[in-house]
Amino acid sequence: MSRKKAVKGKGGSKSPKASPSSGRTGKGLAAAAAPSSGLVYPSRPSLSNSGEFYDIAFKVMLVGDSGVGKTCLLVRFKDGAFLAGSFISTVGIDFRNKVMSIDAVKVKLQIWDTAGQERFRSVTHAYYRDANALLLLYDVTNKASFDNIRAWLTEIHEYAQQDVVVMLLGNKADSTHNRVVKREEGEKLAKEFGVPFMETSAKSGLNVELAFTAVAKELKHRTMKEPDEPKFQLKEYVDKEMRTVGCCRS
Ligand SMILES: Nc1nc2c(ncn2[C@@H]2O[C@H](COP(=O)(O)OP(=O)(O)O)[C@@H](O)[C@H]2O)c(=O)[nH]1
Ligand SMILES: [Mg+2]
Repeated sequence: MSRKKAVKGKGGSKSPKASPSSGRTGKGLAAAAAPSSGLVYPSRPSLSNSGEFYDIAFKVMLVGDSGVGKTCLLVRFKDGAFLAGSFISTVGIDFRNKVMSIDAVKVKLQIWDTAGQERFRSVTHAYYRDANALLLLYDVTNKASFDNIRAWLTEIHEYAQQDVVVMLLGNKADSTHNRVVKREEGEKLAKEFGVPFMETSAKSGLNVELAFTAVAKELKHRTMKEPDEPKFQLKEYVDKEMRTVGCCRS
C-alpha cells in the first residue's frame, strides 16, 4: 500500500482545496472535494514537508448548536489543550488533520469545524454532503442544545450521505453542578435514532480520544474489511470502551 502525505490543517487559514459548490458559504466551509468512494486525498501533498504519511483519509464534521463545545473538542483532540473563555466560540477554525494508527493502518481524519454558521443553523448542505462522519454535539448544561438535536438529525438525514457515520456526544460532562440533561436522556435519544452515544468533556478530556478513535475504526473497517472479517460493531466498541464521569478515562 502506498502511503500519502498529509497536508497539515491550519486553523483559520486556507483549505487544501476549495470546492466550487461550497465557496459561497465562506471559507470555513470550503471543503476538500471527496471522491464518491468517501476517501479524501490531499490535492497538493507536496505543499507540506511536515505532514505525516497516511494510507486512507476521511472527512469528519462537527455539528451542533453554537456554544456546545465543538471548537474546544477539536482543539482538545488535536492539541490536547482546553480553551476556556468565550472568544473561541465566535472565531471557529476550519479544519485540522490528525493521523491515527488503527490496526497498523494510518488513518487521516480531516476534521471540520463550523465558523459560527451553526448559530443560524445555516450549515450548508455541501458541508454535510462530503462528510464521512458527523459528530453531533449537545451541551449537558444547556437543554435547548439537547432539544435541537432532533432538528440537527433531521437535517443530517436529509442532506448527508446515506452511509455517513453519526455519533451523538453530550459534551461538558465535567460541569456536574450545571448539568440539566441527564445521561439517560442522551442514551434514550441516541437509541431512538440508532446512533452511538457518549458523554464527553473537552475540558477534562473525557472520552474525546475515544469518540474520534471509534469513528476512525468504523471508517477504516468499512473501507478495508477482508471478506471473512466480521463487521466492526461501532456501538459495542463504544459501550465497552466508554468511561463514565468520575472514572478514569481522559
Ligand atoms: N466546562 C466545560 N466547558 C466547555 C467544554 N467545552 C467547551 N466549553 C466552553 O464552552 C464555550 C463554547 O465552546 P466552543 O468550543 O467555542 O463551542 P462551539 O460554539 O460549539 O464551537 C467556551 O467558553 C468553552 O470554554 C467542556 O467540555 N466543559
Ligand atoms: Mg466553534
